[in-house]
Amino acid sequence: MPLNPLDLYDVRSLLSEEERAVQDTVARFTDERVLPIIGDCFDQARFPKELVPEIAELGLLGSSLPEQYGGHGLNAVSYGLICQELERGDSGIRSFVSVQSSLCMYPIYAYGSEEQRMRWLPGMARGEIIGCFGLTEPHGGSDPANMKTNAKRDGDDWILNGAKMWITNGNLADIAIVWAQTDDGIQGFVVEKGMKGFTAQEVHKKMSLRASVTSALFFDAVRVPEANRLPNVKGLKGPLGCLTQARYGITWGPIGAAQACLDEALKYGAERILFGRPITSNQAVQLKLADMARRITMAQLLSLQLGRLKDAGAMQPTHVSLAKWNNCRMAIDIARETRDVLGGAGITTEHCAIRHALNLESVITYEGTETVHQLVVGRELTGINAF
Ligand code: TGC
Ligand code: FAD
Repeated sequence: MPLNPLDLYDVRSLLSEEERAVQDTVARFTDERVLPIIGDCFDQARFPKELVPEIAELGLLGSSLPEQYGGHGLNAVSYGLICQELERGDSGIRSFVSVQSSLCMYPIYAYGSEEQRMRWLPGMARGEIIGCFGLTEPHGGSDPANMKTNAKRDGDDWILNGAKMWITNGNLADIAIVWAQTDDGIQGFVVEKGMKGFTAQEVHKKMSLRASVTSALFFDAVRVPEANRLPNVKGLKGPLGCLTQARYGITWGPIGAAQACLDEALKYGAERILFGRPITSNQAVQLKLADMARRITMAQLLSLQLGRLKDAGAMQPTHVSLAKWNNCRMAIDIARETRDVLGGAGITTEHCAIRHALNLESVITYEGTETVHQLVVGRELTGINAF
């Protein structure tokens, strides 16, 4: 039996029937609904918002949450496979789902009151309420402890002042989960579109994640009711806890992008005849392809074990950092190598390699830069904080 080049070690055989069904459903959505339009969306810098109802209908928003909040109680591996198959289409589509599920629905579920859960989560699962997550600030995202955005108590309300930068879904969002300094440490607030003094401004001229909305958020004395404060967490561990959920999914996403690129390199290389034979006959090209398959296989096994640890309640932030670092680096290298195998054809969005390579410049930076994750692992190994 010939091996599957995109799954050389048959990692799929390690999945449960339910996990395989989830993967197949999302793979079909990506093939039929995302791939036919995504090159044009990227060219036009357009997020395909028309896909949101279908994404919701498939149950991909908050899929791990309990059913009473609109979720499906899926396990961590299934959530990872959702991210992998969506990012095989485009990192922007996976970003939309990551932000909605892990960065917005998760904190309302984990840190919110029962009233807040019932108020927002079912509508978010249906895709009727879109969220964004405001942690990063213009003066430096790697060090969120140095947060300037602040909230001061005023009677039954809070007065919010500050700015957030590089916020995915910012201009699409109906609600923003905003982290702010208070007299009692960092706290999370649900800021609603239309609250006086809250504005979003889209970031233009992006060469990466063009099929995704990225914005700056501004808070000018926004009056936020106490009922919109997330009551069950204080301190930096609140937003960092959300990042652990999202980063976990991001370890899987780039595997999909890398698989799409390897597939493209194999097909294009087999048909490109130079010096009288397909370029895949050359040792130099085969070395590249073999290295891509090797690195994809290692990333698949790493994320699967990470997912099994998460489902067993044994996953730690250091595990996530190592996998986010490894898998983003793997995918960006493979996307760039594929671009090279395609020669000049690799520079247009007729093919996926350049789009994935450019997208992965964001993916390797957001949710903690590569350096941040390397230093998290270094801190674990040495016990010394090098930040
Ligand atoms: P540090 O002293 O290490 O920790 C402060 C408190 O937080 C706890 N903690 C965590 N909890 C959960 N998950 C984690 N990953 C955690 N890391 C730390 C920690 O135990 C402590 O708790 P406690 O109870 O003792 O107070 O904090 P530090 O200031 O030294 O920072 C460490 C560092 C640099 C790793 C952290 O600041 C960091 O991760 N920086 C990177 C920031 C980042 O990733 N921003 C992402 C913004 S969101 C985004 O990019 C969305 S893109 C989405 C998309 O489009 O897909
Ligand atoms: P900086 O923190 O200024 O880092 C600059 C450089 O310094 C990096 O190379 C970094 O690795 C390096 N560096 C930093 N500290 C150290 C150190 N101690 N030692 C050595 N090197 C160091 N944020 C949100 O809150 N919500 C979102 O939805 C969101 N979406 C995003 C979408 C996109 C497309 C992008 C590009 C970003 C998004 N971000 C979001 C922000 C993202 O998380 C930040 O860009 C990221 O955390 C890095 O912050 P920064 O850009 O300010 O870079």
